[in-house]
Amino acid sequence: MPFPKDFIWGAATASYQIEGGAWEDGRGEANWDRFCRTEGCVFEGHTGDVACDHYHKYKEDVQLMKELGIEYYRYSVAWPRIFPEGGGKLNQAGLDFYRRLNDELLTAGIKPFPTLYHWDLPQVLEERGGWASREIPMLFGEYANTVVSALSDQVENWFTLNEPWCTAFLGYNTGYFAPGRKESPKVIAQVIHHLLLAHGLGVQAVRANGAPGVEVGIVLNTFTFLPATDSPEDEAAAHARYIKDNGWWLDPMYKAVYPEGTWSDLEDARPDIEPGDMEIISSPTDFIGLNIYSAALTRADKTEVPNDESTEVTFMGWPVRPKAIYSAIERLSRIYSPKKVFIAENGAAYDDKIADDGLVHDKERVSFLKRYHAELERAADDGLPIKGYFAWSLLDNFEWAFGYSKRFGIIYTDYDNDCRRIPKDSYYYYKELINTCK
Ligand code: GCO
Repeated sequence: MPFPKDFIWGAATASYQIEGGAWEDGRGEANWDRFCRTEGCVFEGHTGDVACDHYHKYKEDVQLMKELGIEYYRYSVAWPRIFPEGGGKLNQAGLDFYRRLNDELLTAGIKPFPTLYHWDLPQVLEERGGWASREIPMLFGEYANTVVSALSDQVENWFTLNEPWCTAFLGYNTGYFAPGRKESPKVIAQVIHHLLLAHGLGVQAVRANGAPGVEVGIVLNTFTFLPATDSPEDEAAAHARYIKDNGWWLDPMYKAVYPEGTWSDLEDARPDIEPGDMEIISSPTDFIGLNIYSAALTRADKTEVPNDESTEVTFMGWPVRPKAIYSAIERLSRIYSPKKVFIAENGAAYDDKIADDGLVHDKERVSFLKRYHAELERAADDGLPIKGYFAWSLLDNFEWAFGYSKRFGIIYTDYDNDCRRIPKDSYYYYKELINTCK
């Protein structure tokens, strides 16, 4: 294994997807609580009320992580637990939950790597305009200051936002995700700008309130394009598509400008940008996290090759394309030269079942992971700045609009039996990989 000895192995989850305890200890309503209760929005009306019951089972989960051998755990902090009203009065009990979790992790020799925002916005803030309102990034900055300073003795690494593209487009354009709004291009452009501003304020909050040496970055779902053939024309088209689709997020952060043509993609709807915003957005980061699942095959004319029966897909219908992981790291590094890259999520959904022997033999997931890990290894071997990897996900969990119908875990969650955990074959495969690399 050519992975460097200090390569970080981890697993990832997100608050709304696993915690449950939705109405306990003063937690406020989240946008997703409301969305789940809106007719027709989430598969069979599933909610995050109980989820994996991690809020109560976190000690057991940390033991499973310890047994797995991960060194870092990526989770997210639920804003509505900390500020049930979005801002103003702090809910100490909410903060205490994350302190207890971090204590448990640190005792087990695992470092917490939290994300400040993985899509659960206090519902009161949605009612004040949500991400279309400039008040939200400002309140996010205050929330970030509070959380980072309260956990500064426990946390050395922070992610600001997770996949702001999903918030902007699935939340405010298609309406597939909370808050389910279908807005005009002008509003969507404003949402994008506010999310980027929140990221920048999050970076500043970490610098101002974290312990010396604390590090920070964002997590993006950069779109990955692979050339359909070996031809240089297909490769040039794939690279051009990468720049066009990802520059919206990456240029403001790395170059303090929106790329040419960004707003024309949104019918020339420019957001309102205040003086100083681009400086905030481009506050220097220490690393970037990429969530990689699949890729599109691109032809010279920049169109994508449609999937057919021969395309291997996961239970989400996403094509299995292991080269996505190498390509995502390579293109990003070539264009933006980040200091460090993490794969912040990678994994797959399959239709897992408990077998007669009581175990879960998820051989498709093991095969998926092996192939993606080979490409990760190739990236490390080629000297790309890849420093770590987080498996998505530690546990089967609430897969947003799909509810509990899609299982991404390396640990099975038996929802019918008090959310009992059953490590899958992929858990043991990953354990072995980590062990070999140490
Ligand atoms: C995302 C989120 C995760 C998802 C995972 C599988 O990438 O959409 O970060 O919360 O559950 O990616 O879809």
